[in-house]
Amino acid sequence: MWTMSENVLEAIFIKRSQQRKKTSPLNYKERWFILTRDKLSYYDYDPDKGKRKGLRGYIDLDRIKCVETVQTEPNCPQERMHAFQVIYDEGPLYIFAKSEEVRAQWIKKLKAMVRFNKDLMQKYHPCFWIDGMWLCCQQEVKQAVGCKVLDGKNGFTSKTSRRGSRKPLPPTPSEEMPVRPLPPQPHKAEAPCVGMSVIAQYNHPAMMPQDLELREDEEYTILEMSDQNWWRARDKYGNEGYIPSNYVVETANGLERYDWFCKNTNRSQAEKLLKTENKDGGFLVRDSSKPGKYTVSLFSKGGGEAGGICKHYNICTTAKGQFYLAEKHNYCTIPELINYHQHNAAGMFSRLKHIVSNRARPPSTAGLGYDMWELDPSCLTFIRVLGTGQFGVVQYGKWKGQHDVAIKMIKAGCMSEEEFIEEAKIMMKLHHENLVQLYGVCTKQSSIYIVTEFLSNGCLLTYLREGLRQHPTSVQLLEMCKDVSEGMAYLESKQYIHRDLAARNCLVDGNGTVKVADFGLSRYVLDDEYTSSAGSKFPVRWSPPEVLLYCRFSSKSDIWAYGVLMWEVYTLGRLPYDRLNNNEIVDQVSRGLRLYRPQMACEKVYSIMSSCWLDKADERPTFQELVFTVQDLLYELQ
Ligand code: 4IP
Ligand code: ZN
Repeated sequence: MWTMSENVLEAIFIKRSQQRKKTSPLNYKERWFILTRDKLSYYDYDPDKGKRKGLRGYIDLDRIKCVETVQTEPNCPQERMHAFQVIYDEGPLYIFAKSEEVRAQWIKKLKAMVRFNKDLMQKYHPCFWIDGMWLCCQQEVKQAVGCKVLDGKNGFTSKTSRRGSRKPLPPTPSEEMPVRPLPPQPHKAEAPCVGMSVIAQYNHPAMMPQDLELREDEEYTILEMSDQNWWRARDKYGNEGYIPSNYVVETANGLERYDWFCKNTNRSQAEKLLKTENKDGGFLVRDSSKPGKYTVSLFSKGGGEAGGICKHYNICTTAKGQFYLAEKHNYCTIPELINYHQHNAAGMFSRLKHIVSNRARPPSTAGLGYDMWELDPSCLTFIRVLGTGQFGVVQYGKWKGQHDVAIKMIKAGCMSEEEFIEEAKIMMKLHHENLVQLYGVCTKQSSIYIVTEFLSNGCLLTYLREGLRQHPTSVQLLEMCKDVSEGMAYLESKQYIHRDLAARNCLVDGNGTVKVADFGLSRYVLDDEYTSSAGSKFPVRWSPPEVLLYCRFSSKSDIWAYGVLMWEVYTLGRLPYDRLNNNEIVDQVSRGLRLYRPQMACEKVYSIMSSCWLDKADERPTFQELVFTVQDLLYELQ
């Protein structure tokens, strides 16, 4: 069984002491470093015997805010030439690799594994902190904000920014603006931290005694953040308890109070919201891809294009710190500016007529309460049967009468339950908007229940075959593929292999967003027909040659399955290789047969699918690369 403790990388490095106390010595020691799915740990070791000894320390990956190189000090000894820093809430940990290659490998891996962390830094210090000073900028406070801007999100290009070799974006209204000297920043985006004030964006009832009820628009103080998904907070009456961290936003600039402000919404999410709302003059304000800046996204039904178009306008700042949009109508605050444009188009292609908010539906939470994965079955109400899956009946129901949930009732003898229950604790921590959230399990009765997020549009395969009412456009289909690639990129970053990715294992929510379900579950199926690659239920049509021939599962075998899923999307749910039986597929796919180009897929879409079906697993793209490719193509098609 794959557990959190499986090693991703191991190496012997020199480590600088972190000098957590004022009296701690500055020294450099060799340590055995091990990177697992959730921790970076370092051990003592015996250089003569080459054996690992006691654990010295570790950093939880979800506390890491940045991983970068460090510039070598002048006249530093040979063995400390290849330094890198892992910055987390206690400051930087400096590590020295033996070679450039090893350093690059670790930085790349670590970055990939932390790239969904909540509080990644936008600036860092490129040189060492030494003798009470940052060598790069001479600042004398250890907590001083970094002096160098990281490109993209910690070196990972953010979703909306472009990358080197690619075709530039079609110009948006904002990019046509004349270039101006850098204006003062409206506010500094700091990482969230204990003591900070936040505002609730949604209501959330206190489910358990240790929870704290959230009331929309009220202010809370954060007391503890050791769990990424559940923070301890205090309300204005002094009550304390746990709250879902994705239901609150910082109050830093006060924009959170406005319904038109959609924090953590990127360009393509904004377009989706505006298009779903489908109102002429629909608008929202979101964070720009440039840190500390804001963008107005606006939708218009005019302009000749069927379905309407979205435009994006950066909110610009004058030298005096005033804000303006398309033409120079300056205001001291963003709300005043928005108010003006709600009445005057003034250079934009429509005035801001209709507020579109991302607050309509609260997002899922990582579980139903802090540290709660065992659920009390008497809190479940069963409402209707949704279908029957590999493990038995799936029902729609409510938890405590108010939370929509899906309940899988596991048939006895279908699942290795004990192992699954162990794994469930890990799965509960996986949280992404394109993954179906596991809420918990009921293990105390004879047939166990798995309780997950409920998605009203059901399974993607059925949705493709029957649910899409009008004829979908290529852009809509690609949006679905993008959703899946983002969920999978998150799993990939957690070193988590799905093993059964296919349209039948994805679900669609009320907005048409696709989410990946049932990740990793196939390992607990007790049915040879399903688990053995020669079995009749094995997903042969979604498997690459290395799985069919050697049972070699990896993120790259998930990539292959993703290509097949894209094909399912573009054929509106056809069965892959429908004229061949399983034996013929094994034989022909390992000899090079590939799925044909679906009529609705243009060459570019087909080339993405085909890249997933390269014979050599390591030549296939990663999910993160797919996210970028699909995103780029979406821009091109729109
Ligand atoms: C120790 O010095 C080691 O360098 C520790 O590193 C270090 O802990 C201590 O820093 C430092 O005082 P001595 O061995 O001379 O006592 P390691 O744990 O790898 O041996 P960290 O892990 O924090 O760098 P302080 O600040 O924890 O005391
Ligand atoms: Zn600096």
